[in-house]
Amino acid sequence: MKIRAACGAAVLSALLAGADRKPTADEARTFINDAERKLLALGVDAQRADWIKSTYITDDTEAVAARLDERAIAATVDYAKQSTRFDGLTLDPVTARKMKLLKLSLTLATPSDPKESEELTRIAASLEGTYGKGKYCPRGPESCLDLEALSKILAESRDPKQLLDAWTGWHLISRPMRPDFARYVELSNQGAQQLGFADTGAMWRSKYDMPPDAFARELDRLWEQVRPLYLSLHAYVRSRLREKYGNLVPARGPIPADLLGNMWAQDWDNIYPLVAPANADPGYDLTALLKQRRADWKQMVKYGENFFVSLGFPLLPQTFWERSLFLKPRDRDVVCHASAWDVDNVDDLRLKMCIEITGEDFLVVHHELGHNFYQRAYNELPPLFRDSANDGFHEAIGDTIALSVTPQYLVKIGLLDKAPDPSKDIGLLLHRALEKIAFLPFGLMIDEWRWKVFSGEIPPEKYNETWWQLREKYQGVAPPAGAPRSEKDFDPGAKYHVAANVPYMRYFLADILQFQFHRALAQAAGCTGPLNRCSIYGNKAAGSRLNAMLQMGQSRPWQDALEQIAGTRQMDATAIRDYFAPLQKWLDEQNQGKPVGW
Ligand code: X8Z
Ligand code: ZN
Repeated sequence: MKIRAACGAAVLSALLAGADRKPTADEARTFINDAERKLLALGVDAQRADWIKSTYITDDTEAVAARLDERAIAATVDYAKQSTRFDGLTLDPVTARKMKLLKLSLTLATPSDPKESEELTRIAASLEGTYGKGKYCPRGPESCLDLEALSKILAESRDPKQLLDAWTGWHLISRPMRPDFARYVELSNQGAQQLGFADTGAMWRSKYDMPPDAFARELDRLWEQVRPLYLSLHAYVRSRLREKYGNLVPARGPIPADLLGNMWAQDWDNIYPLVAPANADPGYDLTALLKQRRADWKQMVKYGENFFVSLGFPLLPQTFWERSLFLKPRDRDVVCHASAWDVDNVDDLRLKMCIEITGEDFLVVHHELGHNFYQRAYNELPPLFRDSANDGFHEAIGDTIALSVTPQYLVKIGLLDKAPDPSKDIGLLLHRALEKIAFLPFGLMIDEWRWKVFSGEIPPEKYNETWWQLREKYQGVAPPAGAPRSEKDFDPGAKYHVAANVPYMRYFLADILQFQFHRALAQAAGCTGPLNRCSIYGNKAAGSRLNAMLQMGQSRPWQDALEQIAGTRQMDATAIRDYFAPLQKWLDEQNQGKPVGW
């Protein structure tokens, strides 16, 4: 028996499995349980270092995090390669599923060459760091604006010059990422190929318990289901923006990306006041309510926690309050992009967010806590099952809860004195559509772009051009007229998930799934009214239905989890369409005689 030296994992499994005879099912079980244990420990070390790096970006913390990430990834790659020894064996279902998940667990696979492996994790850490440190300094080092400040301009200013400046300024931060990004594509593809995938995109697509081409067809089908709604919203918003900004907004063409209230034009709720229906404005504004009540960051998080507790979930652990990062520190760079952590994969739950007192952040807090409550619900499963049914599920839970943030709910928790009457529903629905419907094509196009980048269909010299082609095709959005783009720019890198190697199709799926979950839970709670008026707040029946699904983690294919909560095995956009049906009708009336599409 030949034993490779210097790699503990390889030695162990070679001993266990034997190299020159057919391994047994018992050996497979021992192998996978051992892999789980080792990878859990390495993963926790890497997460700790990542936490420190993300809450204190320096060259040192970046280097340490990269090193520990590399160790954890390399061990996973190694185990995944070894596990192929057991291919073809008849295994019990739990071991078989674990074997499958082991091979699919990475979003970044490092090449086997140690130098290249190190280079890749270093580049990955530095791309995220560059994003986290990103600033626009229009008049020298004393004038720097970070993403939070620039986003505030995008959200609140109605001065086209100022909007253009903030937009252009932020998009400068990613220019230097381009060569590193191209190298990251090359190296991560090598890693994925060594694991048997065509490229990194193919590796990402293989996580969905479906043949990859069937998954691609599902995405097309879902998009076709919701596209008419998006087209109606786009046409309506474009015509209202044209009233405001005149010829800056074309009558029939794509909308300039800096006029939609968000740095990436991914959700448009910040321009609600510009497009609000004259006679149906709901008459309250969550940001104003929170400010009136003098809510602070703790209160914001407490509102979210309290919602989950009302469903029957236990309070967050004390350590959550001690170890999280809730506010942007004044003295150092951090990755402000919100995220939820489970550092020990048991109950070291944390939130990392630079909370501001706005309605938008109120919803983001709910989004993040959805991750934390999911993480805790599956924490007793074997380590390889401690994840969501698919990644869209993880992204959908907190948003599902936030769909229950209705006026009646705000009255119940004392934030609002009196709920507006149902005649104001169109305003509320329009506000929600600016969040949820506007997001759909964005959610879809990011990885349409990245998958093509990974497959080589989009070469580095076309990164920016193809980015904007897809932005136009799916979103009907164009670069601002005053900011012509070229291949000097690298606009994809100005979006966190591209810089930080986070797959994005999950958010498109979550946008669809959360309405399916909301409809099912509203039903469990006995709500028979229109879906936008249902809140599951305080309803234990809905809570236990949700919890039963969360507790499954990824122990079963996602179709089983969906069936558990929603009684169907198919992702389906009828729930989101039902939810917005009254708005679709209203939009189509407003759009009479106006151009639709671009
Ligand atoms: O990244 C997030 C969360 C953390 S998982 C704040 N979201 C996407 C984004 O900001 O682009 C939530 C919605 C889409
Ligand atoms: Zn999330």
